[in-house]
Amino acid sequence: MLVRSRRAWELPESEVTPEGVYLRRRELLAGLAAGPALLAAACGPASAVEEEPIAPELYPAPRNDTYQVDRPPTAEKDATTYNNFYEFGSHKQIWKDAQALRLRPWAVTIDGLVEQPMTLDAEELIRKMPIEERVYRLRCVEAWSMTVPWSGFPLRALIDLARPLGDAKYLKMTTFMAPDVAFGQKQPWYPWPYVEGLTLAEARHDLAFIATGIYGKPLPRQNGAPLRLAVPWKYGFKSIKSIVRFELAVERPKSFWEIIQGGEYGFWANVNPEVPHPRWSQATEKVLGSGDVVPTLLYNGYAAEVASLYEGLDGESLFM
Ligand SMILES: Nc1nc2c(c(=O)[nH]1)N[C@H]1C(S)=C(S)[C@@H](COP(=O)(O)O)O[C@H]1N2
Ligand SMILES: [Mo]
Repeated sequence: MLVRSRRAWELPESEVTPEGVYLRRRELLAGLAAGPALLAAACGPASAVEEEPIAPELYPAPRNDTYQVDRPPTAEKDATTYNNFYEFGSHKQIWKDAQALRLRPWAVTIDGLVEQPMTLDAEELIRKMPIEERVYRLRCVEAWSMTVPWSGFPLRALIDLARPLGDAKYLKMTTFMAPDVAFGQKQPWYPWPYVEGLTLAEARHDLAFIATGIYGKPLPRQNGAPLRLAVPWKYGFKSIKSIVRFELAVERPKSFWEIIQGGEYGFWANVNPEVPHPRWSQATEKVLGSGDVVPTLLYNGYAAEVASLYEGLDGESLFM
């Protein structure tokens, strides 16, 4: 058990036999043995695919040319079929399993230290927001990267709806909990639900974006529908998917990966090629969909925009 749970923590999963694959294969075999009834049940969630997409009339959204990347965009197929989304398993091929996620109804709560706590329907919220397209880099802590055209809106616009109180210092974000369809959430050695956090200054930064679409279309489930964070100067695990709650707080939240393995995945997690992960170098990255290995950039190429957020924080582990 101990060995197994230690393996489940380890990134990159490519270094070990992905436990998720093993477990699902066993479930599948059990299902086949049990006959048609179970197979029918296993096919049940596929009906979720027939749900209307969320606010499809908003896409493609107008491009904001302030946010461009000097690399070609990753092929849509690669970005939508090679994913990290542990709620659906710890391997990269979760995109099919993720289709079981139901997007309606989807309540989003903004609460904690705010003047006006609120719960809104995701589609209603998204339709209130100024949707635009931005091309961002995404750098996974496992040393691979993508370039993605997201559609969405500044995180600041969402926070401002609820009007944070003066003593709020952090934003805590939480992913859905639905172990009936997200089988990864049945693995009790993970601290579900997935949680991430930012300082309020980070959350209000121009680059902090809530993505609701990708490649000029509504966001697919495997990429974190109906809404997920995109903070491109940080390692990918900070960009939490399928968010249900935004909570303003005085205390720094403990994030999912920090609880699992705080010595390897910290709160700040800013990209820095000179600070290795304890088990591998961060100096270079594999460009997803190409054979290229390229140098990693400080703050993933966004140093000019974000470095000032970290002035006076020298005592903190900013790059882990
Ligand atoms: N809820 C949730 N959010 C998550 C993850 C996850 O497992 N669960 N994985 C993270 C990691 S490690 C990465 S690299 C990105 C991947 O986003 P993508 O699949 O859209 O490329 O999502 C992040 N957000
Ligand atoms: Mo990642």
